[in-house]
Amino acid sequence: MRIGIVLYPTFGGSGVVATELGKALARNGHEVHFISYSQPVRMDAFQQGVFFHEVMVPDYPLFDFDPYEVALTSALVRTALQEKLDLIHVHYAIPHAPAAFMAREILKTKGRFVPFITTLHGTDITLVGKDKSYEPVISFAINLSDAVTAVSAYLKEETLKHFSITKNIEVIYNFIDPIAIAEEKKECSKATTAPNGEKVIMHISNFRKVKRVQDVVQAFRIIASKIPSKLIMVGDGPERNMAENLAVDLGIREQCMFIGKVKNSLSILPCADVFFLPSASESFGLSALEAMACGIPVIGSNAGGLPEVQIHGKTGFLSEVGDYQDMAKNTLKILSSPSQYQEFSKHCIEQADLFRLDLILPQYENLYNRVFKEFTSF
Ligand code: GMT
Repeated sequence: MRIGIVLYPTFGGSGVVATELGKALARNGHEVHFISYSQPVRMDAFQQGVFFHEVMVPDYPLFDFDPYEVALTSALVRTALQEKLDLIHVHYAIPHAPAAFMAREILKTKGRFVPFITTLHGTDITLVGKDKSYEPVISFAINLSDAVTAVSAYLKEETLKHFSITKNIEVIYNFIDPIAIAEEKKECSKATTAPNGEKVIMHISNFRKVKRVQDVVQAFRIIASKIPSKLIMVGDGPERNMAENLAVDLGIREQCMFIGKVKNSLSILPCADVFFLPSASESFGLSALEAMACGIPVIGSNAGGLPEVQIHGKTGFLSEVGDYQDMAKNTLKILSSPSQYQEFSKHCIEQADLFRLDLILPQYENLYNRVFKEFTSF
C-alpha cells in the first residue's frame, strides 16, 4: 500500500509512535510518505520505502496566524495525487483530522478516493480537544474519519464521554520495537551518570504541567535522603525552570542532572534504575512502556491509561496523583533488595513484550486493508 502519515515531528509520543509505525510499515513492503512541517526526529537515516514531504506555510504580512491547516490540506492533496496514496493516517486529531477530511473531499472532486484514519493520542482529546474553541471541529472530523483508533481503552472512554461520537473507536495500543531497544541499549553507560554506584531515578517528558515534574523532584528528595541516588531529568518544556528551582530550594540540585532533549530516549533509558511518570493524566505512557522494555520498573500515577500498561505491585507501583511521598516509599521498596529488584525487572520485560511491534503492526495493517476495501467498494 501507499500510505501517507501525518504527524507532529517533535519529541512527543504521538510523533514517535507515528514515525516508528511508518518505518515498520516500510520494512513490511509498504511505501510510506510522512507529511509534516519538519522532518520527524526519529526519521534520522535513509530507509527504503520512506519519503518525507515538508509542509511549507508561505509568509504573508496579512497573517497574524499562519494558516497551517490550509497548507497541510494542500500538501495532502498534492502528495495523494503525485504519489498515488491509497490511504492517509493522521496522528493527533488537532489539526490533522480536519485537514485530512478536507483533503479527502477535495480529492473526491478530482476523481480520487483516499480514505483517512485518525489515531487519537491523548491531549488532543483530554486537554486541547475538549476546549470549546476546538470541540465542534474535532467531533466532526472524528465522526467523518473512515476509521478512528485510540491508544488505550481509557482514551476511547474519555473521547466518548466528552464528545458526541457516532463513529466506532478501536483501541490499538502503542508498541515497542525489541530490535531498536537491543541496539540502543549499547549506547548508555552508567559509569558516567552514576560513577559511585548511586541508584538512578529518571524522568522523560516534555515538561508540561500535566507531567507533574515537581512530584519527581519532591519524591527524589525523600529517596536521596535514604539511599545514595541521582536524578536524571530528560526533556524540556514550560515546567523545567520550576523543577530546577525546586531542586535548588530542596538542597538537592547537585544530585540532579537536567540534560534537556535527547533525540531517542531509548539511548538513555538503560542508565536508569527506576523510571518516574507521575502525570495528572496520561493516555498511555509510551515512555513508561519503553522503560519497562529495558527492564526498568515504573513509579507512576494511577491516572488515565497507565494502569493498562503497567501492573501495580509487579512492574512498579501506581500512586494517587500528587502523592509523591507514596511514590518515594514505593521506589525505596523496589530498591530495597537486589533480588526484589530483579523480580520487578523481569516482570517489566514480560509485560512490555505484550506490546511488541510484531503484535501491534498487523492490527494497523488489517485496519488499513479493511478501510481501503470498504472505501473503494463504493
Ligand atoms: O506526552 C505528551 O504530552 C505528548 C503526547 C503526544 O501526543 O505527543 O503524548 C500522548 O501520546 C503518547 C503516544 O500515544 C502517549 O503515550 C502519551 O501518554 C500521551 N500523553 C498524554 O496523554 C499526556
